Amino acid sequence: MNESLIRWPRHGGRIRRRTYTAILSAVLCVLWIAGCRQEAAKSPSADVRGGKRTLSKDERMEWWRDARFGMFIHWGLYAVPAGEWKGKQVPGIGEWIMERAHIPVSEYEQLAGQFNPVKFDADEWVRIAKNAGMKYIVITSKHHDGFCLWDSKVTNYDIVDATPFKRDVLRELSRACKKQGIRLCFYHSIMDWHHPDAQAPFYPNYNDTKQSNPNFSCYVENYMKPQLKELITNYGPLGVLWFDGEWIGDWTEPQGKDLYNYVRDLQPDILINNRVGKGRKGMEGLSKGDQEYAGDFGTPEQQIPAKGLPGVDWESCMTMNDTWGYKSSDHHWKSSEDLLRNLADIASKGGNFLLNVGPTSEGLIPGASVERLAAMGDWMKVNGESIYGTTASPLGEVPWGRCTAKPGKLYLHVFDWPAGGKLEVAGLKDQVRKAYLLADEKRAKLPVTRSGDGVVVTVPEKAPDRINTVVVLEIKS
Ligand code: FHN
Repeated sequence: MNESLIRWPRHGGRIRRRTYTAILSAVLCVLWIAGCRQEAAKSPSADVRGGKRTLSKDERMEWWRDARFGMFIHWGLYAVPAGEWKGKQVPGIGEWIMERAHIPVSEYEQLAGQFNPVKFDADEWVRIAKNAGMKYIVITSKHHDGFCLWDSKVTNYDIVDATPFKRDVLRELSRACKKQGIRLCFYHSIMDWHHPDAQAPFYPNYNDTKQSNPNFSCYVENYMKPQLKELITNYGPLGVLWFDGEWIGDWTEPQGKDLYNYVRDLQPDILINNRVGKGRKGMEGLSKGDQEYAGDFGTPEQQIPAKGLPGVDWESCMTMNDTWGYKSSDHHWKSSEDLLRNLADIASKGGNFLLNVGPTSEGLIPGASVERLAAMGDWMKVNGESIYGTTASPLGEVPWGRCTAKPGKLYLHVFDWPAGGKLEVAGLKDQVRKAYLLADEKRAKLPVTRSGDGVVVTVPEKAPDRINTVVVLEIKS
C-alpha cells in the first residue's frame, strides 16, 4: 500500500497521509483548547489574564504567607547627606531630607556625583538577609526623590548614568537573590519629587498634597509605567511590587485600579500591596471586586495592629532605629529582644514582618543592623518552624507571650517564663497528644495535665531562651 495514502475508515476512500495527519492534528488541537478552557473554568482557582492562566490569589500568596519575614532596604542618594545638610542635622527620616531641608532639585541632583558605593556587595546583603531567616527582600527601586537604582532607559537620573559607580545594583541584587533562593521585590514610589510632570514644581513643599500637576497623567503614562515595565520584565519575575507615595492629590483610586491591572498583566502572579490605590485604608468594607484592586495585603507601618487585620493578609513594616534611609546620627536601635518578640507578635496575629535596613553611601548595611539580624537568625535557625507558614493564634491573648499555629500544632512563644515551671494554657479544649521544647532535638515529652478550661504544661525551672522559648503542643484537632 502506498505509504503516503491511508484508507479513510468510514468511506473506504483513500486520502493523503499528510492531509489525514493535518486534519487529525487540527481536531486534537481544538479538543485540547476546549479541554483547557473547560479545565480553567472548572478549577476554582483558575484565573485567565491576557490569555495566560494565572494563579488564584491563594496560590500566588502561598510563598508570601509561608515566608512571614522579609528585609526592607531603603537606599539612595539620601545616604550621602545621611541626615545632615549644610552643617545642620535635619529632623525626621533620612530619606525625606530633600523635602525637610527644602533642597532644590538642581542642588539635590548633585548628590548623584558623590554617590559611589564602592563597598556594595549584593551577595553579602542577600547573605545577611538569608542568615537572619528572611525569605524576601523589598528594595527601593525609586523613592520619593525620584533617583533610580537601576539602568533605566527612560531617564538618566539613575545609578548607571548619573553616578561614578555606574553599576546596576538592582541587576546585581537580582542575580544574588536568584543564587541564594531569596525572592526579590521592588518598592516603587508613585510620588516623584524630581520629575517636572510630578511633584518637582511644588518645590519647596514637594509633599503638598493639595497641589496638582496638570501634566501628572503624562508622568504616569510616559514615565512611571514604562519604568515599571523595565523593572518587571528585565529584573523579574518579582515577588512583590510594593507601592508607596499614593497619598498625593494627583493620585486617584481609578488610577490605582488601572495600575493594578497594568502590573498584573505584565506579571500575572506578582503580589501588589494596598498602596497601589489610595492604599492604607482598611480593606474590610470594600466590595469583593474592589478588594482585589485594593492590593493583595495591608501595610501597617511602624506598628503592630493590636488584633492583627482579621480576614486580610497584612505585613507590618518597621525600622530598626527611627529612620528608613541611613542617618549617621540615629543610634536609637531596637534591641534584638524587641525585634524577635515583634516577629512572634506579628506572626501570632497572622501577619508578615518587613524589617528595614538603611545602607550607607559606601554600600554597607550598618553594623548595628547586621548584629541584630545575626541574633534574629540564631533564634530562627532553632525556632523558624514556629514562624514560617504559621497562622494566627486560636487562643487569643495569652499572659506569658504569644501563640502561632499550624494544623495539629500550637507553638507557645513564652516570653515570661512561669515561676515554678507550670505553664498554664487557658481555653485549650483540644486534647494534647504531646508537648515538647522546639529547641529540644530529642523532643522529650513535657508532662501535661488538664486544668479548668485548659491545660498546664510542666516545663524546666529555667527558661532555655530568655527572649522567647517555644513550647510545642501537638493537638488532636
Ligand atoms: O514616605 C515613606 C517613607 O519614606 C518610607 O518609605 C515608608 C516605608 O513604608 N513609607 C512612606 C511613609 O509611609
